[in-house]
Amino acid sequence: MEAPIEREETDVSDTPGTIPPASLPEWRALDDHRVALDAFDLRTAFAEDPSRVERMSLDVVGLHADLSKHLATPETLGLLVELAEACGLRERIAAMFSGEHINVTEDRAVLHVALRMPRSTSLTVDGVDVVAEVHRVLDRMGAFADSVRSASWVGHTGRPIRNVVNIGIGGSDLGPVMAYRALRHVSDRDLTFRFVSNVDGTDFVEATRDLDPAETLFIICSKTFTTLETMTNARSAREWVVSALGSEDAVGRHFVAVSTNAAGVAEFGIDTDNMFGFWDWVGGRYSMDSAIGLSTMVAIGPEAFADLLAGFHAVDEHFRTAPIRENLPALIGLLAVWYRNFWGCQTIAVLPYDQYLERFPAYLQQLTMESNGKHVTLEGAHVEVDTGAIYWGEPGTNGQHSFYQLIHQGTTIVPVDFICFARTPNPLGDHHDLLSANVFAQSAALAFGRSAEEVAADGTPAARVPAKVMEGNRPSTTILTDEVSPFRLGTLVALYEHSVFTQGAIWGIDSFDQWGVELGKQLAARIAPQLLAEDEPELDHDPSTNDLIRRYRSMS
Ligand code: G6Q
Repeated sequence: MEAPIEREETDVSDTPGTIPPASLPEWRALDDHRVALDAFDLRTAFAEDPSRVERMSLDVVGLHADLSKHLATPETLGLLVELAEACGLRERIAAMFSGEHINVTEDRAVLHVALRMPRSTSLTVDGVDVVAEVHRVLDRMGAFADSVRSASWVGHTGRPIRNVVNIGIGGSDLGPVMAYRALRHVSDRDLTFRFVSNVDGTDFVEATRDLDPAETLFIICSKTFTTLETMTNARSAREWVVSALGSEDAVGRHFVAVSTNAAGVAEFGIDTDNMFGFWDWVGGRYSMDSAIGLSTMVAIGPEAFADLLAGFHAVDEHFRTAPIRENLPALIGLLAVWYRNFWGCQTIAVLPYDQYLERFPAYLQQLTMESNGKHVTLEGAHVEVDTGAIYWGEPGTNGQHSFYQLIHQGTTIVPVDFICFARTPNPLGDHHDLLSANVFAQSAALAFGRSAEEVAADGTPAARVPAKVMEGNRPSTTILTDEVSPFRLGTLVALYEHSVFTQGAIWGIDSFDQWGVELGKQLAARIAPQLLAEDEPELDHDPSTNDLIRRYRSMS
């Protein structure tokens, strides 16, 4: 049994994290160090330090991380750790885990880590044991998931549920769809899962065209239960069910909700007994392990969902307790800062070598870019340094035959995270070894390249040599681990969550708000009635927007 975690009160306003990072001596030391690495060469670095791999690798809860192919030395990591200490990373971690309102612009705690704390632990925030609340919801989700999986939950006409459609968007979609795709090998294959997010009617129509409404259950996922896309899709789903089954009563057997807004759920017509709640301290993009993961739990079952949570928790505990120099999420986050701020890199590619992780890069895009795409500090001042990089990627080996060219020979450095697995759930001839050979080959080719002499030695005519030279010194992390499983997926997501946290702590920004998405929503709410109006509406937007609206109306 794990003991309750001792949580110290930390006054965030007093932490060193509020000092602009570029004014810290530790930042300037990194500036100087970066200049000293101008002529850094990975071939030379490996030749000069036979222990480089050992000194720059970590093993954390089954994740082996090889950081040796970075444009960095053990000294770099030491300087980055000093920066993290100076920016108050340790204090920020303690503040998050103790439930302080570190999401300052929304005045909220940030406690997704509580979603995966074991039942035997407790965490009291504002007088409430949030771990007990989390497990109450998990138990209800488990009973519901079992009832669908065992066909004891039946539809309005008495037929068992065979199709589950998750309706949600952003954080209420990307986690569920990514997790379902990642874990479908351990899912109940008798059930069909679909995910509808876009307000484009095509998404709903294509997702449901071959489904029988009598056998279809909708999970409406929306923290606020007001999101335009989700509510529009939910209303269409309701019409689809009611018109096919001929009764409003069908809603009760074909709709459940995941939300923090009980009143909104009731108003929509879903019995709040069929609602699974969560809390304002769970951000949308940090919610796949809350009730937002209900579709995941129905797919893989409550026990496997508990394994997923255990994977998250194992990395949470590592992040919370390990010294920064041995702290994998912290080091990955610090390397992201290293490239963003000291090498001017604008993007990071995440390239998983496992087809099950096909949506993992898309999931990470939201996690990283919505969290750290910020231009003001916690105090509201304009940041003095660049913040969040653009994250992108595709599963290997597909990308090798398209965009890898730019990573190898383009004029910009793209740090890469390779994620690869020793085993596959689908052994098929020599497929897996060929897949793995490719990932190892890519990281080596990026790091060490191919010199003009090596190219010429192949007999390449002198005029053709430059085009074939690979400069090398293209940095990458390689994460090698066992196999895609619920536990492993939890560790990987938590790894990136805490890397994001680390970056935000260095930059002194709020990684947990998302005001940037609000303005577009407000404008769309103004424009929608103008597109729907019978009579020509008065338009008071900018000339370009007015013109587009008029043209659209005349064309549609
Ligand atoms: C995530 C964002 C955003 C949110 C969606 C859906 O961190 O806040 O992606 O998840 O806008 O919001 P609802 O769950 O409230 O519908």
